[in-house]
Amino acid sequence: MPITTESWAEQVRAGEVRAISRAVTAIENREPEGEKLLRELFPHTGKAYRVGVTGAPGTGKSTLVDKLAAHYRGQKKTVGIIAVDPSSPFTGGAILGDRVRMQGHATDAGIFIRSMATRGSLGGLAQATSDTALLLDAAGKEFVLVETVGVGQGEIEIVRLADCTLVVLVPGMGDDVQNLKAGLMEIADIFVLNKCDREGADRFEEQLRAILAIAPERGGWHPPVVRTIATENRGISELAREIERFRQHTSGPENRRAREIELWKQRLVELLEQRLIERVTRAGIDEAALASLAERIANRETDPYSAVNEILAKAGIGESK
Ligand SMILES: Nc1nc2c(ncn2[C@@H]2O[C@H](COP(=O)(O)OP(=O)(O)O)[C@@H](O)[C@H]2O)c(=O)[nH]1
Ligand SMILES: [Mg+2]
Repeated sequence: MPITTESWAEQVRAGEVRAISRAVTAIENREPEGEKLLRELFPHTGKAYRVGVTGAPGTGKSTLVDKLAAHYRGQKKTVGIIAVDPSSPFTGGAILGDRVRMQGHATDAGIFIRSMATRGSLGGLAQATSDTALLLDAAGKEFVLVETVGVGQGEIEIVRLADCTLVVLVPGMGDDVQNLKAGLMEIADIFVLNKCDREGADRFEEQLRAILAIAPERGGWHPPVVRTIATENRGISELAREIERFRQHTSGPENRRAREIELWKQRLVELLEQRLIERVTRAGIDEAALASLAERIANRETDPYSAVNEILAKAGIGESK
């Protein structure tokens, strides 16, 4: 028997794992029920602290997230984990590895873990991640940890939803600090120097600190560098302490509100784009129709501006000229 949105929302808020799992699936598949549920839940969100964890593949993000989650569970805090890996499908090796590693928590009801994979565009993934974070927030998770591979713009978008962003780096691998992606440097609230059991950690940290010393501070915050050995659970409480320090630093109502407004401004534009595309698609403008329009443009039979107006008019949106 299908349940009502209200009772589903109730179950999610009570933290019922199966209700939450079903909701994540609905969100991922963009089922209308998923959106209805989110509308019902939205008033109960805004309480979770979202920590984004990004960095190159293999830097130890999953291991760190695992240990950080265990640390929070040790303090009786509830935790939600979203592992985003655009490159791996659900059955991919990395995610499977994550699952196996995280099985230590499998019987703990205070933690909810979900891997997400792309079903289409990265933009869609960013949205599904953001919605899942909201869901876990409504489900009462005090911390929501979002792991993502920090390589492209899309992933950085995913991290932007976080209240605090950790950028994970490792010494060695020939990656000089100079070569770090500028984007990664800018989004870091905290740098995690993981695999400090490796050679070259001191030199790498020195270089990093030298660069950070001349980097402009943001809102009175200098991103600290925390050394960890995730596999040995070392540096994790220091990391949690720095996250808490950042949280205190940014907890002023004005600061938090400004971040929220900025986030929703972006999300609104994304939603708008998505809705527009949906309406256009529903009006029968599919891949083939677009292709034939593109061909006409390329042939100079029409121009792109008229073509767009034509599309909008067909979808009943634009003023038809
Ligand atoms: N030596 C060492 N290995 C680590 C450390 N942290 C993680 N690893 C290993 O690095 C590999 C990749 O870790 P994983 O957490 O999957 O990285 P991710 O791809 O960033 O999520 C695994 O084999 C981990 O056991 C560390 O601090 N030191
Ligand atoms: Mg991982």
